[in-house]
Amino acid sequence: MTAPEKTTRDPHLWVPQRKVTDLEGFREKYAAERDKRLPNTGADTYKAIDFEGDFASFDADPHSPGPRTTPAQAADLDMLVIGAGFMGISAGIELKKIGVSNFKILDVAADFGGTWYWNRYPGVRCDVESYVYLPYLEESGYIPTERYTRGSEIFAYCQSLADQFGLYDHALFQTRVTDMEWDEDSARWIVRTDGGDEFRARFVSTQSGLFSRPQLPGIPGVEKFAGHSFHTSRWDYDYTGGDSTGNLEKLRDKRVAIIGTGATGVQAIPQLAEYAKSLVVFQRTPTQIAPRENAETDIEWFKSLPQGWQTTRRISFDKCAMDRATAECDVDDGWIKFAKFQMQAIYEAGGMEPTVEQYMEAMERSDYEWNEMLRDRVDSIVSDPEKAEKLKTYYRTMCKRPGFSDDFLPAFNKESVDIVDTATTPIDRITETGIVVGDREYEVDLIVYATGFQQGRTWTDKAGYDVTGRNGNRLSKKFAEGASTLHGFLSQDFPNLFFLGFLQSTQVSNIANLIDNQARHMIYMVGKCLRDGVRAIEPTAEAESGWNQTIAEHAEMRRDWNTTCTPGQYNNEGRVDDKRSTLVGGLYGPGYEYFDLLRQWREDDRFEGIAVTR
Ligand code: N01
Repeated sequence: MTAPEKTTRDPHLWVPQRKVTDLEGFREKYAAERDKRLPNTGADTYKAIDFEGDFASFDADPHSPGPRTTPAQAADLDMLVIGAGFMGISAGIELKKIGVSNFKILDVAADFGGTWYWNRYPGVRCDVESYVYLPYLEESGYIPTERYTRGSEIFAYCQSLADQFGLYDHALFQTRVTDMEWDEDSARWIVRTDGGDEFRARFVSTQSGLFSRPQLPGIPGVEKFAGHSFHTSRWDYDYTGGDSTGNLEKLRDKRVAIIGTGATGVQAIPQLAEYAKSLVVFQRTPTQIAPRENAETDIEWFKSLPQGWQTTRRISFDKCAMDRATAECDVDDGWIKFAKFQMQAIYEAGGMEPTVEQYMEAMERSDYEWNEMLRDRVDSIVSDPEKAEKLKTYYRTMCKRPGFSDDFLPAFNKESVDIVDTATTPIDRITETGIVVGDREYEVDLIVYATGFQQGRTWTDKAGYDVTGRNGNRLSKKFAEGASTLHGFLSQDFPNLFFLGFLQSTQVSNIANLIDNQARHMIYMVGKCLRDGVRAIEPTAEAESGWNQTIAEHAEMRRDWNTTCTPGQYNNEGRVDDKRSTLVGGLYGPGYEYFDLLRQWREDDRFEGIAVTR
């Protein structure tokens, strides 16, 4: 361990003032807050929005230019990439770099962008520094305008990357895969779509779509509401007016409700508060809110960064945000300030070589102190003490994704903005006219669902199609109780099929960096197979079970943490033994360790653990 730097910027905002001594008191308080949420939890308490079925209208694409006009296609491809978000863009760029041009990129959306295509709600921005978030900044020469750029800028950047690297010629949009089967004789995947296409592909890349499938709360009556309603990832600007920068003028005479105060709600609520005639926020668990500290990019500084800076900065951010054993950090944001504060506490408790007990106690104590500082901050901003109390968080910092905002808390000072705590008295039902909690009905014209994305379902449930592998084996069956892969990429009996995303991969704050690393790793394998005339690759039974064991051991190490956390997507809504959610039972250790493991595996260049058929 090295001696940490002290946090220097704005001590009044950032340095906790209170020393916590009563650890047991905090443990009890936090456990009581968690227990409030436990009776009504689990992934099944959400309603999936499936491609077809009762709630499919919530999935309609408000940005689409109309139905697909491209005629049905048939092609024999080196690679089919499903998903045109950062993963599809990275895969396409890396394929081009190794000279492969016979590939297609499919997406349900009408353009590149993935998450940033769909999420255009007002206020949308990245919540990780854009210099580490946006991929290929050095290669594209693009300079983000702000430290935390707007969603519209990120979406435009996705389009410009696709343009710059010639990916539009490979794209087929507004197209959904309906089924996929392995043909052993030709060693090809046969992939069919809802557009009548049939592709034969040597390799297929898929992603688990952490934020691709929206969900509704499992509250009765959603379909009965006679006013207007939509999910934040399908924002209806025809109804609200304005765009993702605000100006929701059509809401001036509307009574609005929003359900959900996760990372999305935190960004959208200030905009709704500014324009709606009235706003009621239905909150089950508050999000921890630290200052945002956004700023325009210092162009001179950006241009002065040395070659290779982005990889170094990304590694540095990952290490500092996830690890408490390093003091050097290129990034200085809210994630890192908290990390540094914890490092300082560990150092004070045990010097350069703390014992495990000193380390654990310092981590816990400093977390309580940090949250005390943020709770004080709520009091200093929100003038109504009742509202302020509802907005205070009582769980350990990384139990939920931390929020960073300068306009969320002040929004509650408007008289037109109310907050209803549904932790103990959940929303009972939705009626034709509004939302019922206890014996009160809140009548509204618009309900906005900021209720997040499906996490706790199986891979095939989320994908909306099944995969038939060798000997008729179904992926829905193999992954029914959780995934089974080598390194998260390949699964036995499903040759040449890659899984990317949070499927037996790793824990990161910067998801774009995970995707980038995975795409590069996958294209290394594809490139080697194409060069060496390899017919099929898949893990050996031994290697796959070894990785499953490693993942299970990591899940076990996190069990106590996950169990004490208040329910949320990171602990599968409190159901820590339900292995369908890859976030709780299906991840390796911190990102930089996983990326190192992959890098070493590539450097060995032996495809260790992979059965290769020529
Ligand atoms: O979704 P969420 P999100 N009654 O699942 C609430 C990423 N992201 O769209 O906490 C009342 O986090 C639910 O309550 P609770 C980011 O990684 C990134 O906000 O479960 N409330 C919660 O408040 C994030 O993790 C950026 O008690 C109900 C909310 O709905 C991920 O996207 C920006 C309820 C769902 O929150 C998803 O965030 C935005 C009910 N019955 C998002 N049911 C970047 O900037 C659910 N809720 C990169």
